[in-house]
Amino acid sequence: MKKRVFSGVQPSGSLTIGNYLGAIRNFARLQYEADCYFCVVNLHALTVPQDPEELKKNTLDVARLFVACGIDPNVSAIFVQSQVPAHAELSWLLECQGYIGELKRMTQFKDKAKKRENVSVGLFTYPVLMAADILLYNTDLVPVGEDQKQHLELARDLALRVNNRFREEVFKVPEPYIPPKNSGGRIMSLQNPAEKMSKSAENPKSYIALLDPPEVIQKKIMSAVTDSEAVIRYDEEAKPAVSNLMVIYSLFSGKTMEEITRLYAGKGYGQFKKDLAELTVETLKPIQQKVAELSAPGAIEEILKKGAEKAEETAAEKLRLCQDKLGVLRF
Ligand code: ATP
Ligand code: LTN
Repeated sequence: MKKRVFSGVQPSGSLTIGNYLGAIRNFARLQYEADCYFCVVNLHALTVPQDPEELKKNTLDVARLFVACGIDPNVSAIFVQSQVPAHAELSWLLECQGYIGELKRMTQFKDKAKKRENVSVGLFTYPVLMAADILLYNTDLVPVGEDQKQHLELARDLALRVNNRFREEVFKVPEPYIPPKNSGGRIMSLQNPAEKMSKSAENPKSYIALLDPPEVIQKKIMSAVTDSEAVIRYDEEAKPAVSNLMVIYSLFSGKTMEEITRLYAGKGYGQFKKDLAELTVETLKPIQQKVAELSAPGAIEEILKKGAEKAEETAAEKLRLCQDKLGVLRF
């Protein structure tokens, strides 16, 4: 039996190379060995204020980027979370199994809550909706970046709690699939190597969006922070900014850290950044071309409809089972 893979990406802005290297690149790789579901989690994006028209546009753009990054809609189900109401329904059932204490420990919640005056209830319960996404599909593997590790742990805890209560496997207990930091698991901000690159960051110079035009990519990389040593070598502790640029270089070129160090021995950061910018532009070019092709009216909607139909079937069965177990009447 093929393994089941599920992952989600929020349409909370324009996808970055962090999203690509940490998660989406692996989606495309896994699809030929596993039965895959890839979801644009628009309900998660609502946990912080969104402009409604912008959110609709971003939702379709993320789906287009999934396809442009190599996810084949004839192989994997690509769909929008709100098109399968079972996600929100199971989320409520799971909220009633989760504890306030465990949600209060979520570091992403603490970080995001700190940055705003009004914190929505949805931002607090966000990880439970994520658990519902995953558990609805009997998921074995969840490809995500390192920042999602704690959320995944919660999904596992909730699954085990329900299974223990009913002494049977109501939910499959999912495993994380996270690349190591030097392979894209955590791409850092170009302006502050202590923070992860994030598509909803205020300063656009901190990230490279997959749809950024070449001149913008060049400018952002040339103005990325470095250090005063002027030597290109990988040292996460002592040289976090340069090491982050090297990870991006390495993943886009296939070169090892040692090869990169050798290549730039005696050359300053200027040449390295110039080449990295070129490499990034070249890597993103085919993705951007594919997105443009998918912008024909109705093209992506067709793919998403088909994906939602497939997802709905699997999800409805698990939701029914869970409702029955908890005593939620249906007739
Ligand atoms: P937001 O800024 O709105 O919180 P985000 O950029 O963190 O969004 P998500 O939609 O939360 O993006 O994440 C989509 C996927 O990309 C997740 O699997 C997440 O772990 C991964 N990811 C996000 N940022 C990075 C990063 N900087 N490095 C590696 N993976 C990342
Ligand atoms: N919380 C995730 C997005 C997400 C997700 C999921 C990822 C929502 N539901 C299910 C994997 C599986 C994030 O990337 N911030």
